Amino acid sequence: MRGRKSVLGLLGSLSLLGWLGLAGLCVFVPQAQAFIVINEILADPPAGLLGDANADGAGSITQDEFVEFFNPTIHVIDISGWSLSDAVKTRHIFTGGSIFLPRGILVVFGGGHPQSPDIGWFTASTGTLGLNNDTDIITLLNQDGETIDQVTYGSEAGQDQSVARSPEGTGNIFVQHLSLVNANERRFSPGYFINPVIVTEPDVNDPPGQDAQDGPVEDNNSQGANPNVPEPATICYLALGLGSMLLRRRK
Ligand SMILES: [Ca+2]
Ligand SMILES: [Ca+2]
Ligand SMILES: [Ca+2]
Repeated sequence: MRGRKSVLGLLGSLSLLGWLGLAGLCVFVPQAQAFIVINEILADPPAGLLGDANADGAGSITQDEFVEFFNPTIHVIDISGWSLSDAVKTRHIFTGGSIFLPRGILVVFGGGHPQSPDIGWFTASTGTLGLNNDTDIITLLNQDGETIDQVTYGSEAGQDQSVARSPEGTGNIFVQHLSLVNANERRFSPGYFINPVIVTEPDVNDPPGQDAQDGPVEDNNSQGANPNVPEPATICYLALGLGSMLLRRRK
């Protein structure tokens, strides 16, 4: 299942991944060429409504699990046939026509009935994400089964909050969500960034994954910024006639 606005994103290129396992606060990510990145993982939703990440009015330790992805590029990326897996098996396959907008954010929830009209979301096509709370390996694969991004986490993810890339969208380490600057006690943020994201503006003529680094630009797909402010990514949406999408959920 996917949300009406969930199907799209664009552009792509570049990315990160590092690794680390610092004092139980970091997850390591060994992928240097990813152009779609795993940005946030909620493996252990807090009990009750506090953990209602998909905003469907019910707290669920399985349905409210989620994995958030970010497209840091200025390319529209067709992710049809791509898949999300944990250490055990494939948990979600993106359906045909799934397009990732530039600088867009997509979320795959474990299940339920997400009520998040302003974000792009899917529910796991297999019915669950099955994310272990103590340790797991989350992998995004393309249609050819090639790894686009992979994140390994440990017990730091089992603390009633998500783990997120730091800095959001571009960092090489993952930290507990409450430790993000400006988290203000928010334990997760599916579909949006808490802080403005600085990404490198790729050369529009470069293919995904081979973008030139022309200097940082502030991404407007972050909470507090107007997602409708035109930037290369937005212009691209219009050009393609793809319409709205991926606005971040505001809280
Ligand atoms: Ca779990
Ligand atoms: Ca829920
Ligand atoms: Ca987030």
